[in-house]
Amino acid sequence: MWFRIARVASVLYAQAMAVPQEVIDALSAAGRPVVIGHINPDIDAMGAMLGLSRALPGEAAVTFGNRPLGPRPAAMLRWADCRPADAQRVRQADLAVVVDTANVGRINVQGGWETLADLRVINIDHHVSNERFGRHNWVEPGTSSTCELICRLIIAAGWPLDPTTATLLYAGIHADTCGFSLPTSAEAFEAAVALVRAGAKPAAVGQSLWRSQRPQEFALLRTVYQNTRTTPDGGIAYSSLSLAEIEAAGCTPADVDDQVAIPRSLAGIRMAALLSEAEPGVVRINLRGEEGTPVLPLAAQLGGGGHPYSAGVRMRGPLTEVVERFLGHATEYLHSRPGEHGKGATP
Ligand SMILES: [Mn+2]
Repeated sequence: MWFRIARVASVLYAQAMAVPQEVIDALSAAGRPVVIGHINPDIDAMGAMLGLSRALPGEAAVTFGNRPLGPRPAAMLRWADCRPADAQRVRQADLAVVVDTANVGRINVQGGWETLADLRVINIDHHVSNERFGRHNWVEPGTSSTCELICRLIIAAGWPLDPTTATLLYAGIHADTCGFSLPTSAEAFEAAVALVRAGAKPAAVGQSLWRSQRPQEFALLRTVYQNTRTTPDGGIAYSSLSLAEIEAAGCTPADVDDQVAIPRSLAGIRMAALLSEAEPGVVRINLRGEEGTPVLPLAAQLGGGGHPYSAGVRMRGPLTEVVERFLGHATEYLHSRPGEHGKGATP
């Protein structure tokens, strides 16, 4: 009986682990592939780009658009000892792999999607809103992270998985599961185990990505705490950062990323938001939903995208006005979904 259950479980696991053969074949055949991620790359996008480029059999290059990288993505570039490719190298590529990117508007290459017009594009992603823009599309919305997919790909293809590659991929899984504290599948843990066995260093990831605030970032957190409010019914916790406050802390808009974790840490809320001025008149909104309250429908309704419980959107207008407008939409959205509950679910 137990043997049978174990066998059924391993069959299910093998199915979940399937990697499309055409993706392995196309990547194996490429001599000069270029690996691309999304605008404002996060840790998952960086880990997937850098990890994949290190493992590919061809002469792979990674490229970014011309916006500056945040401090943690920049640190990952140093771990990988990677020098991003220039526009000329991108033109010489014989294949493009786009990772962790839901739509062509988010593709982070100088010149945008048109630059890739003559290339075969492979699209590897876990966003539910992925628009399947590639020649081959390997999109698994149920997966923790794109790094989990890349881990499976490297193992299935038999490409080298050295300790640095493993650490980069582990970082992406760790980041997208919020340190394995969000709903996390057995497959994500399996991938993490495989990566640690291959030499990934969890403590180095924890130290350099989570316990490494520069004084400026710490000052920014102080402002996020100070500005945190909840709506009268307690459903939404939100904070805001004006450009002046970001600069007063010694930071730039590129440093605004996961600070939405602060309003999110309040007990009993259903949704958390961080509204920050990305540039004068443009407000970036990072949204998080607690289990039971997805935020993707709200983000999509306002013109944004992302994952069911982690999404984002940009709105135009002065910050204080956007905060009011956003709260109006968000409150209405929560009222339209009265059956859902926020935190407090018993394990
Ligand atoms: Mn991701």
